[in-house]
Amino acid sequence: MSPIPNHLPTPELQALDAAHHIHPFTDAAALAARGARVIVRGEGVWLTDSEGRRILDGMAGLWCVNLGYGNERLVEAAARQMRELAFYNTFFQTTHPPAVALAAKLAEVAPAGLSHVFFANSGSEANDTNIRLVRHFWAAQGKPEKHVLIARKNAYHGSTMGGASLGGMAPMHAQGGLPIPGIHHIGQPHWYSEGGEMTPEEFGRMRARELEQAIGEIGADRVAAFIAEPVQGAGGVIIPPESYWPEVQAICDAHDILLIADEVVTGFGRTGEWWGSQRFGIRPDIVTTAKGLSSGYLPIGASLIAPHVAGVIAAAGEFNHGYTYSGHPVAAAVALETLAILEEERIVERVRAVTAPYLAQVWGRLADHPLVGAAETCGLMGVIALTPDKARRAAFAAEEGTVGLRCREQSFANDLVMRHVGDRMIIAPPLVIAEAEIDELAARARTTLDQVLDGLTRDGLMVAKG
Ligand code: PXG
Repeated sequence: MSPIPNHLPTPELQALDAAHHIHPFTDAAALAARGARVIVRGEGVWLTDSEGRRILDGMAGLWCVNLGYGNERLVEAAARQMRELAFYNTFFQTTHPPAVALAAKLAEVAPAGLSHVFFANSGSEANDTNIRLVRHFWAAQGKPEKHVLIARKNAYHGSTMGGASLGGMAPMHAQGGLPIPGIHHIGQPHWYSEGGEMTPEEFGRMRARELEQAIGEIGADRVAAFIAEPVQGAGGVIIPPESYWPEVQAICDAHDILLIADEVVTGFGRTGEWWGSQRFGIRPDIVTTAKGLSSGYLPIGASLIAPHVAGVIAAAGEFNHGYTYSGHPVAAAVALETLAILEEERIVERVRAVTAPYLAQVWGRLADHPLVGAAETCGLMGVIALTPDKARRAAFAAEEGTVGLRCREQSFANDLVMRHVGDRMIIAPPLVIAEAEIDELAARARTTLDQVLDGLTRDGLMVAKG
């Protein structure tokens, strides 16, 4: 039995939900008209909705339930810690064992020798921390004017004022007066859509050099940091050309700019390495984490910080920053258990050696579908770019996202959660997914593509732009 039984019939739940609940990134009219899909249970990679349908969760919740649903060890870790100490804070020179243990453990597993941790409750909050931290870092060294953060168009760094400002999502900037001052955006390494006739490697180098140009225009003495996701997640699983990151790293080094790797999605095994930074040879000064840190079981985020940065912050006295729930003991206990399971069950190694290569093979076969311009993976992230004209990587004449939305709806109807970003379909299943479940995921995706292609052909939408 579910611990929170679903007593109300689905239509009543949907009506109450539409009447009182403002949903993130959801069209209210569509919600009122059709109602939300109500999810009531989870087990492994499978969800059950209020109508009893079993759904394959190709998105691990929202890129977070890396160990799958219903993991008893995580449940027990939370219950144990709640009985012991449900809450205490980490302000004003106090601490508690779960926060101490988690900080030490993160320092052990962190990439690039990052030795210090500042806790938040989400990726957005951790990125807000990062903005204040890097500005404070330079100001503490007598360089308050070194305050600009360079980020990228179509990046996702969260939904708070700071996170959404760092992000490069135009529809988010259009609401609420964003970005905040002192944030500058450059182009993304999105070869498929923007690379034109260039090779991916040429294009990757060109986009990296936009960072150098921006630093030149703003002045290195005014740039605090560059922030980027090793692989853009919410932007549409955009895997950069191999030439991109080495060039970016060299530019940050040459101009004394801090490098922040936002690993909220790519951290904790998603790419087949513990860190996307390791996969792409990045040596970050700060890493943003959240999501997979607790396998999504409780909200927790963290900034992992290099010793040379932490040293300056410590020498500057009090860092006037913190969240009530920074290092929350129950969330920290669940995160510790998540890391223990990842290690003991060698889950990252299994992704690297077994499931990521298998997904690459199975997902890659979708590239032969007439609607698919590219089918790529990085670890256990996958993307297919939908196109009416494979040879030209063409966009659809219909408004961007029209076809992607159809595909998402069709996928839902086939009991597979795939997300659409514009006309790209993306997946990021739990890291514990089995090979047979990967087969099932790809089979449902192919059925979906066939059905969508039929509909597009019928409706005269298989037409390229321009
Ligand atoms: N950085 C990155 C790289 C993210 O992907 C955040 C920061 C913010 O984390 P919080 O925990 O504040 O949400 C994210 C979050 C989607 C989707 O549909 C992606 C995210 C969140 C919600 C939806 O792809 N990423």
